[in-house]
Amino acid sequence: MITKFRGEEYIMHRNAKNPIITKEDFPLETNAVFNCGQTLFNGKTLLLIAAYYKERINNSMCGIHVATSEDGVNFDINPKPLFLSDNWSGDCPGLFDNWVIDPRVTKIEDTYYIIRPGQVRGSGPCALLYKTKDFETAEFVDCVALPANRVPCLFPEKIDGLYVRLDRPYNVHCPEEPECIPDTDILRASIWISYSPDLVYWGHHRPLLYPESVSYSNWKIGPTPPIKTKDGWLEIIHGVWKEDGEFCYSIGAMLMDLKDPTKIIGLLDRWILTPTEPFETDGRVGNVVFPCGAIAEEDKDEIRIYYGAADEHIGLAKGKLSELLEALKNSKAPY
Ligand code: BMA
Repeated sequence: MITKFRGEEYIMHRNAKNPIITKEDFPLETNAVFNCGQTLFNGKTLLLIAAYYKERINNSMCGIHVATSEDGVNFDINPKPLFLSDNWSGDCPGLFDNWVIDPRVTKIEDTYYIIRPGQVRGSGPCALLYKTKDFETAEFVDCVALPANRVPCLFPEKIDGLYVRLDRPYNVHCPEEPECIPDTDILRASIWISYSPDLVYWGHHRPLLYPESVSYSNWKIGPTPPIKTKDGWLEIIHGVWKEDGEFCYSIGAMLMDLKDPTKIIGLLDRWILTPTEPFETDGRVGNVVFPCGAIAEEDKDEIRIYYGAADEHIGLAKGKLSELLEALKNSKAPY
C-alpha cells in the first residue's frame, strides 16, 4: 500500500464520528455507498449519495439518493432514488448506464444542475446533465460530453456571458462486453476548462492542470464544482498516485482567478486529505479519499468536504476557509 503521503492533518480535520455514513446507515440493502455530490439546500446540508445495491432496482445496480441534514453530520436518506440507470432521456436506445455514481451539483441562479456519468457500452462514460429545484425529481437536460469524460463540473455563474466548466477527459480501453465498466489502461488524465452559451453546446476547450502539477499525483487529477470566494474560485481536486500497480487517491486544492479561471493563482503542492484511517485505507477499493464537491461558508469561516472513502463509506472533513485560502494565496502557482 502506498503510504508515502501520510503525515499530520493539514488544514482539513476529520469528524470524530467518521465515517459519518456507511452502508449500514442506508435505508436499502447496499454493498457500498460512494462518493457524494454536496450543496446547501433550504438551509440544510444536502448530499447526493450513490449507493451500490444488493439487489437491483428496476434493473439498476446503482442509484443516487438525496440525503439532508440540519447539523451536517446526521443525515436523513431518502429511500427513493433520484436517479437509476434507466433515467436516460429515452431517445438513445441501448444499455447506456448502469454505474450511476460520482454526481456533481452546482446551483446556478435558482436551479440546481446535476451532472452524472452515463456508462456507454464499449466506450466509457459520457456526462448527463439534469436540473432540479426541489430534489424530488430531476429533469434530464442533455448529454453534454462525449466519452470518456466522467463528470464535468459547472461553475456557479457565467463568466463574460458564458457558462464555464472543468472537465476531466481520459482514455479508456474497454472490451466489447455488454455491461463492461472500463477501468484499465487509463492514460494520464488532466483537468480541462470549457465554455458554453447554453450549458448544452460546449467548446473553447483548454487544458488547465496536469497530474504532475502536484506532489501527490502522477496519474490522474480531477475536479469538483468550483466555489466562489473573495480571493478567487476555490477548487477542490483529487489526485491519484500510481506505483507498482497500486493507487493512492488524495484530496487537494487550487485557486483560480475570478475573472479568468484559466489563470491558476494558487495551488497547494501538498494534499489536504490523504487516506490514513482504516475506513479509508481498507475497503472495496482501498487507499481512496475522493471528493465530488465541497461546501464553503465564508460567514462561518468554514469548509466541509463530504468525501468517499475506499469506495464504501462517506467521511467528513472540516477546515477553516480562511486558512485554506491563505495557504493557497501563499502557494507557488505553476503558471
Ligand atoms: C475513480 C472513480 C471513483 C472511485 C475511484 C476509486 O475512477 O471511479 O468513483 O472512487 O476511481 O476507485
